[in-house]
Amino acid sequence: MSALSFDLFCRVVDNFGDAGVCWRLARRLAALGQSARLWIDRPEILARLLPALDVRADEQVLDGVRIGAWHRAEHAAPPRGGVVVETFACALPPAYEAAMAGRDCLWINLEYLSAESWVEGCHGLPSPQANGVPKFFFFPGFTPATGGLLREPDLLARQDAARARDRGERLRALTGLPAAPPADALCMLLFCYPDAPLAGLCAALAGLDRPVWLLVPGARPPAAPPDRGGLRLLSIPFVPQARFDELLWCCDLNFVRGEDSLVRAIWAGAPLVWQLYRQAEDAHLDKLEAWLDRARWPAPAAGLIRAWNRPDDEAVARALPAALREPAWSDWRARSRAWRDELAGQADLGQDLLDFCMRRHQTR
Ligand code: TRH
Repeated sequence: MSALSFDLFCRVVDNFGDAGVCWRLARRLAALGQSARLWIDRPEILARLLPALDVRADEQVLDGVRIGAWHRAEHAAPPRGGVVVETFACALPPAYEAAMAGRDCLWINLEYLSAESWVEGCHGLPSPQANGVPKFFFFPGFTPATGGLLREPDLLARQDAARARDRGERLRALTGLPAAPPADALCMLLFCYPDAPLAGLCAALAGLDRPVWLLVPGARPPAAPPDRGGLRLLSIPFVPQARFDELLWCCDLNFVRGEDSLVRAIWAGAPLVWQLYRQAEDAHLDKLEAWLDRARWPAPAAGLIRAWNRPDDEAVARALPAALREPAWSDWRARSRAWRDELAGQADLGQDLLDFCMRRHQTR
């Protein structure tokens, strides 16, 4: 079947995740030989991830993706016979939406990532529309009954090739740090929300009997305590998204947050601590439990991740040394590799979405 045309819509709510996921998906679809156009309302946020982006241009093509300013979509025609991807229920421009019915479009509602089991029952369900345009829910997820996770086909091979090279050299080339970490240092990435229990984390790290390099992309968190013991807290530049994986591959333990950095840290196959985006009535804590059930980390690691999300300084200070102690640490590392390999055996979200849309087109 010939290529499909995808129009993806991205409204930035806050942070980088909305832009990060949409951009990654658009690139993936273009790499799969599809025509991909991304409409975004806050190009300056995407520019943090994609420094080549010209934020003043109404339209431009990067990595095979046509990127357009949201206001231009008000007057744009939906692709005839194409796919419109509304991400995270962002609501399409009304005139564009009205034009979809006459142009034989398929409408996809791409949802947020969750490990909860109800996702499997909702993935792929139709959502009947008054204007008759066929609309379907599409859920990323961790099982074959969901839309899967975004992954480029060469990702794990690139990872192996990178890890075969000296870590200190890679880190210096990527971050511009003047020195490499000592060979026995525990190297950690810290990408978290402002309410993370940093005091507990830093107290525990300073008390370890080995040097610790805690790498913080962007500005140093205001709550960060000064260096002490073997702990060094280092500000590094916020790297372009295309190189973010390389940063994860340099670290022994990755603290990540939100959605996209979580998925990338899973692919890194190294221990990770996930901080969820906070939701009303602590709904994120239910999501965390569902994810912990699937991840099956050793108990000390799961305890640390729970403490990080409560957020509880004292509990983190107790849980971190326990998670790093043998044999829990080796078990955590082994399970990280095993889960990565297990998940990499499933179809990736880009291919899965494409197959889903192709099937829908063939049955019309
Ligand atoms: O920025 P986030 O907290 O985004 C969140 C989540 O998506 C959340 O689900 C959503 O509801 C909320 O936004 C609005 O975390 P996330 O999803 O990990 O996105 C961060 C992006 O930034 C990701 O694409 C990786 C990228 N990144 C870099 O490119 N370079 C860097 O140096 C770092 C630290 C991150």
